[in-house]
Amino acid sequence: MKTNLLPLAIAALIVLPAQAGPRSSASYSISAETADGGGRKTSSASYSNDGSIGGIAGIGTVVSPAEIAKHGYIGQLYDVTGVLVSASPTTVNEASTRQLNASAALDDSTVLALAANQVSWSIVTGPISFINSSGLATAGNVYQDTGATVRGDYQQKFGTLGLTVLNVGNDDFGIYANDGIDDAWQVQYFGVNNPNAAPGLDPDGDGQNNYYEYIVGTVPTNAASRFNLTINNVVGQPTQKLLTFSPRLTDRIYTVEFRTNLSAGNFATLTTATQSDNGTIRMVTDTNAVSAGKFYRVGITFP
Ligand SMILES: [Ca+2]
Ligand SMILES: [Ca+2]
Ligand SMILES: [Ca+2]
Repeated sequence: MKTNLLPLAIAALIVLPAQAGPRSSASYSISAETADGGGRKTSSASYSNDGSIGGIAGIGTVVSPAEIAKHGYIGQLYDVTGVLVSASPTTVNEASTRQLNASAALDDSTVLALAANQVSWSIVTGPISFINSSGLATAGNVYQDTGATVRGDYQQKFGTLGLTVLNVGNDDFGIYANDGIDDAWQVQYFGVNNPNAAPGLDPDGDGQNNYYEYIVGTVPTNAASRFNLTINNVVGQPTQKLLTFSPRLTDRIYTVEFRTNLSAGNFATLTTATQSDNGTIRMVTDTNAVSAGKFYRVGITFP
């Protein structure tokens, strides 16, 4: 019985080449040819081809989802050496979401795309409030563009990714939200989530509350920092008055108003005037200060 099996085994090892019979048309004819795994030469009356099955060596890549694979293997044994975390783009608006992606770096220098739910996601630092099991990251509110780091774990390996949470709104951060004052200004002078930064409070005791100091541009933690307005005569010009006020900031609009009687009438915009600036000081000259009494005030607004 043994001896009879041997010829059958040998026959099974012979790989027969693929064959193509002769083909022709009015324009060409190809005689019988063969092609096999070695990619032998094929030829006809019109051409010859040194064929190659190709692809045995080399690396193939796919951009999205990121993947690198070696050609010609029907199977691949590998160990995971690291996790590559990505997002596109790597920014996320505050109170919005960004999809995270991950790939496994393998020990043969290839990369295998991972489904986001294969990865265990976590927050390392920064204002990311939540990452769900599908890798969707939710950003919290910020007072300025703020960096964050997220992490993905897979098979005892992990990778991290830096994100930037973009500040979209200026009055939405923590306990400073929706109070009419730019959150960055409140953090600048009071730090994060300090109750003393509330608009109606006067923590430096100068009689001007935080909202007023924010609009005016003074320091809310320094009682000596105040808005000053002075009125002076102009030498040799009896019909003029010089108004000087500070601080004058470039991102505010200042409107000088007047009235001639405090018990009747209303304030009106001063139009008979010239003005000049010297640093944070503005000088306004009223060229028609002829009434017996004239009272001034300065309106300050953001553009
Ligand atoms: Ca904000
Ligand atoms: Ca605020
Ligand atoms: Ca104050």
